[in-house]
Amino acid sequence: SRGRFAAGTAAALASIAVIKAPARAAQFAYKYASNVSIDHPLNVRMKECWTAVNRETNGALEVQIFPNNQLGGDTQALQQLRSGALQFFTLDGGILQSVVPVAAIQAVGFAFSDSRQAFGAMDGALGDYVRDAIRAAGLYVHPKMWENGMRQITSSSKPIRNAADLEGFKIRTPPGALWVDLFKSLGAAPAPLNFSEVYTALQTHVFDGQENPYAIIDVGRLYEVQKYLSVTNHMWSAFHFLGNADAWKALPPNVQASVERNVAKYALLQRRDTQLRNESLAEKLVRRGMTLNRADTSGFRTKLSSSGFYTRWKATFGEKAWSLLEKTSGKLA
Ligand code: X2X
Repeated sequence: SRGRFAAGTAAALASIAVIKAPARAAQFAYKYASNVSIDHPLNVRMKECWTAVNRETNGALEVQIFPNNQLGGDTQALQQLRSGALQFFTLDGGILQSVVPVAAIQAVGFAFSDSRQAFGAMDGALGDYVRDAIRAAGLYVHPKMWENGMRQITSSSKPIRNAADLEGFKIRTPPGALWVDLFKSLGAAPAPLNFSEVYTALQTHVFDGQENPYAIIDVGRLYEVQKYLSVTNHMWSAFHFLGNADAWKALPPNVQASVERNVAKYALLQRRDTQLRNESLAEKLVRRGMTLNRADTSGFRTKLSSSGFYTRWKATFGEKAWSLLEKTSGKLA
């Protein structure tokens, strides 16, 4: 099956991605995991980042990259990060929600109209608030998030032109309560699933559709199993750079400083790479056979309001976090 092929390819690519051991044995041999394939800008830049850290620290820290959910789906990898079996991990705030509830605030529907606006909030006071909660939950978090992008809906059965087309639509969401609630509020039939299982689930028609930024539709080859690409920009998505707190504390100050400096540097490069891809990929996906339409999302917003989506999540996240969000988004609830 294709799933098996993908896993084999990922394993082969990952062994190429292993950073060459320096002459001196590394003092710290850590693992970094992500849910995207090695050719996504997240891993391309992460590889450069760890190479730079290794060089700067004279080989003291060597980080092996595990792309494509090689160590398990996001839910499992988060478990491994918390237990210390995994040292570094990038994870969407909407999935981190199971451990840090307020982390899903980045994913509120139609709060951000583009990535620039979203990063303005998450590099600033809203992000600081979320990162305090992540630290309080016992994890290391870097101040700079890594880009995923504005999310669009794909489907094998029909284009999504407006809110009515979502009625009863079987859609996969990432494993996060806000995601599921958002699509329930829109009248769809959502179910959560780790990204590692999405291709096969779409291929076997367990779901009619899913939603992701262009770059993920591309590197995940979702165009092979999805016909329609409906531009909705319904939500923004980005990854926190997380670490196991004990593994982080074990690193000497000069190594920590090198990680912090390089993660900041390469996160900014990765944002630019990913944004360029997201801006230019629509045409390529159409050439690959997808049919593109721009959805009328005015009805989406009306439904989210009338179903109580915004008031529910305001109550969950709290007044303080919500007011920080609304400073950027304008009044939502
Ligand atoms: O699981 C997804 O759809 C992905 C890759 O976009 C996230 O990490 C949220």
